[in-house]
Amino acid sequence: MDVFSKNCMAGSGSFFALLYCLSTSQAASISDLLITEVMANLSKVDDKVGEWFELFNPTSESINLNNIIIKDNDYDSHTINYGGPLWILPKSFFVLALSSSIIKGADFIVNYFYNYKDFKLANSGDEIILSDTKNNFLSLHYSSGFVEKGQSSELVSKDMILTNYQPTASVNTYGAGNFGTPGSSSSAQKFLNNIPAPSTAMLFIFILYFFKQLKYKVIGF
Ligand SMILES: [Ca+2]
Ligand SMILES: [Ca+2]
Ligand SMILES: [Ca+2]
Repeated sequence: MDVFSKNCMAGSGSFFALLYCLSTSQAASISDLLITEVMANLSKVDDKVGEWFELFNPTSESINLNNIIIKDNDYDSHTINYGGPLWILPKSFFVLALSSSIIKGADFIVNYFYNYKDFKLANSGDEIILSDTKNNFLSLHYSSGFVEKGQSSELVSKDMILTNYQPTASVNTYGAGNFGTPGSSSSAQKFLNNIPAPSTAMLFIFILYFFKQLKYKVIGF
């Protein structure tokens, strides 16, 4: 462990060590993202041309998806090769969808296209995993009960566990008549506006530390 990391853990580092800690420890990462919606089983178009899933960035920092692998626990694997940074902006949704004329002609914005031969969303049970070549950062393992034909499953509470997903209400029609809210929240997802940004908390700690140090210096002189 380097000296800065030791100081971070001990809480007794110098002002500049703390700055270093904050700059390195608070950076938002893929694991901070949420898989907010999954459209695995379509009723109006074929799954092979209509599947998509949606991410949400609850942090106050942009997160780069370039070079991230989307995969499952079997054979699906697709490396995002955007040719440069592919940002998911703070407090924003990000839709990854099949590259098809159906999707491209639909009434929602797709932020990244992938191919069905690389990545499929099974209707019985499957996984959506975001990883690099060594580590998994974000994963959703769903079973058959998760999937409703013609309706996406959307996250309605902040923890990414299966019981917090529910079929999208039928008032949320898009495209050819399936139910989903690709690229936006639904009325059931109000929690998305209330997730505290990690960096804000860290900024508060920083301010406390700054004034503490300032107080010592004033008293000392
Ligand atoms: Ca499917
Ligand atoms: Ca799959
Ligand atoms: Ca949505």
